[in-house]
Amino acid sequence: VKRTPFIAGNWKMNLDHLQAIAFVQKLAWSLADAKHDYADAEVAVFPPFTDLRSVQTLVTADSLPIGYGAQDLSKHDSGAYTGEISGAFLKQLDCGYVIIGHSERRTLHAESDEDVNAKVIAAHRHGLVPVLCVGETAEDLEAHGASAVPVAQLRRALEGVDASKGLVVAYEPVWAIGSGQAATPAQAEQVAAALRAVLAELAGDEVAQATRILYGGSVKAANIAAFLREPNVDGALVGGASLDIDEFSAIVRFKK
Ligand code: G2H
Repeated sequence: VKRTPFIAGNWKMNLDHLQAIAFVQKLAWSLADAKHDYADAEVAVFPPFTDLRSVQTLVTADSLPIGYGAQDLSKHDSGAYTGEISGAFLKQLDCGYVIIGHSERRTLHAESDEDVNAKVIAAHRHGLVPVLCVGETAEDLEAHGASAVPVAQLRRALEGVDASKGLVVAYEPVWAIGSGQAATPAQAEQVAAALRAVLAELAGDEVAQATRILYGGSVKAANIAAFLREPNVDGALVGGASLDIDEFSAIVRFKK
């Protein structure tokens, strides 16, 4: 099965809407430039909620080959949930994707596996593709090895979920996030293969083979190609390096 590589830029709480417009415009030029020389990856950015309308307007007006999505959504559809954003609103802005269960949400906002599961179901209810993040802490790694916690998180996130409705999985070891110390490609491959095996068990081989599994954690232009050479790593969720247009352009134009 050939899976289209997916390069996703998670801006976290960075870039206001004017900066977002400038960034997306430059990214589009860079992609147009790269058309014939580089691998054909799908590229998407994940701006703060307040930038999404601007990004949508720009992408739609110029038919840019750039996808976008939100960094989170509510598990509820509407109602008295002050500060929350419904998947219905994201769908109205034509978001294709939504990040769910990022470790910063799990640790800084106490999101449980149960919340993550409810959010995956909410995303599907609104026709959004979840970019479901899983990953182990340094302590988990030492106590249980690399795969145990991500595999358990994946199982719990997918309870009652029909993965054939669309799913991207991002393996992000917590110790590699924003630390400058990425996992090795071999480590990422080992966990990605374990995650794919679980997908096969839960959703069947066809869905498992079609689902893209990304690596995230200190990805940059200098290491992207090595990750993408691994058979089970289908792209990257990029944080810090997705904020610098030159660096992110170099990442999306990775050489095969
Ligand atoms: C992990 C990643 C993006 P960074 O959080 O999701 O961030 O590339 O800065 O490690």
